[in-house]
Amino acid sequence: MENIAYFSLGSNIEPSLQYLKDGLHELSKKFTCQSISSVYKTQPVGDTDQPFFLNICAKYTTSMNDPFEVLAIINEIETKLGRIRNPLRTKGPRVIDIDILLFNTMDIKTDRLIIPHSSMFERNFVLIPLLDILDEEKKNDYKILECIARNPQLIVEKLEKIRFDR
Ligand code: PH2
Ligand code: MG
Ligand code: MG
Repeated sequence: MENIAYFSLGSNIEPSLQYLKDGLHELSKKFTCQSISSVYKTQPVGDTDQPFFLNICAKYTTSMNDPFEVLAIINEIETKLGRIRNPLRTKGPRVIDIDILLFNTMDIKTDRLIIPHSSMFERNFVLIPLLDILDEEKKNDYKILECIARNPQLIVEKLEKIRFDR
C-alpha cells in the first residue's frame, strides 16, 4: 500500500536554499516526491533572535508503513547535511530541519514522534507552505485556513519554486 507523508523543511544557516534543495534531493532517494510548495522566507518564531528562515513543505509517497522508519531516515538525512543539535538551544539556528507533519490519517503521540506534528497548527511558517500542496479534503478536515487566521501574524515572503528531479 502507498502511504502519504507530508514533511516540513526549514533552514536558516547559509546557504539556506541549497540546504533545502539538498534535503529534497536526499528525501527523493528514499521516498517518491509528489509535490513541493513554494519557498517562503519567514520570521523566526519561538527563539526570535536568529536569522530569517526559508521554509517549504513537500508531499511524498512511500511503501514504508512505519512512521518511525521514516523518522530514522529523516534523522540520517539531517545528520548527513551537517545538522548539529545544540541541547541548550533546541529551537536555534539550523542548517536543516525536516519534520513529519502528517502520515496518512495517523494520529499518534509518543515520546519520539507525534503525528500530526505537535505544533504544526500553531505555526504559519508550516501551514502557509502546506496550503500550497495539501489535498483539498485534508485542508477542510484539519481546518487549515481557520488555524492560519488564528495564529499570530508572521512576516512571510513568497519566493520561487524549487525545481526537482524525481
Ligand atoms: N523552526 C523552529 C523554530 N522557529 N521559525 C521559522 N520561521 N521557521 C522554522 O522552521 C522554525 C522557526 C524550530 O523547529
Ligand atoms: Mg525537527
Ligand atoms: Mg521543527
